[in-house]
Amino acid sequence: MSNPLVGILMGSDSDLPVMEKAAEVLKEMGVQFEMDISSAHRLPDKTAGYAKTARKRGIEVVIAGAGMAAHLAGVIAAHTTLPVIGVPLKSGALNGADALYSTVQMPPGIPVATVAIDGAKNAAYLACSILSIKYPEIAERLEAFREKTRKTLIEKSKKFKEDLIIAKQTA
Ligand code: RP5
Repeated sequence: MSNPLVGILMGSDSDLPVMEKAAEVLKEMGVQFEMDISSAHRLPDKTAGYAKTARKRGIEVVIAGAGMAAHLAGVIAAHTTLPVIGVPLKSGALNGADALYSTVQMPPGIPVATVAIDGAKNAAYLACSILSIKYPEIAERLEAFREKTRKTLIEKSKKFKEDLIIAKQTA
């Protein structure tokens, strides 16, 4: 797996602090990705061109994050049949509610799998889940991640209960 399988696009460089969390997850999962800025409104031709050529270039999933009137993921989905995951970003007067509605409310036939406001990490995990159908090594890494999460939370739960008992005894 040396060519990028995931394309991460964002509407502005101001989106990078959130969108780089998707990149971090993909790095942890050993998934090659590419990252760029494009905009449905400010760079419509670049956005359409990216989406139209993505499959031929070997991209298998696109993650698109944008804020405000967030049409980036939807416009990409309009130009490719690859799976597109939309990340509505918290910016502007409506704190991401505008971006959430713009991203999630796609017309039938042009789906965008929309994650939570600022949910860049989950966008990357979902991309890994999609890729895991074809790449067993990604499926294994996802399983290992879930197991680690499970163990960590069980440890936290144990400590939480122990701390409660100590607090009761000293009260
Ligand atoms: C959206 O407008 C971008 O995705 C960004 O979230 C928001 C503001 O963009 P800038 O004015 O910071 O470039 O298109």
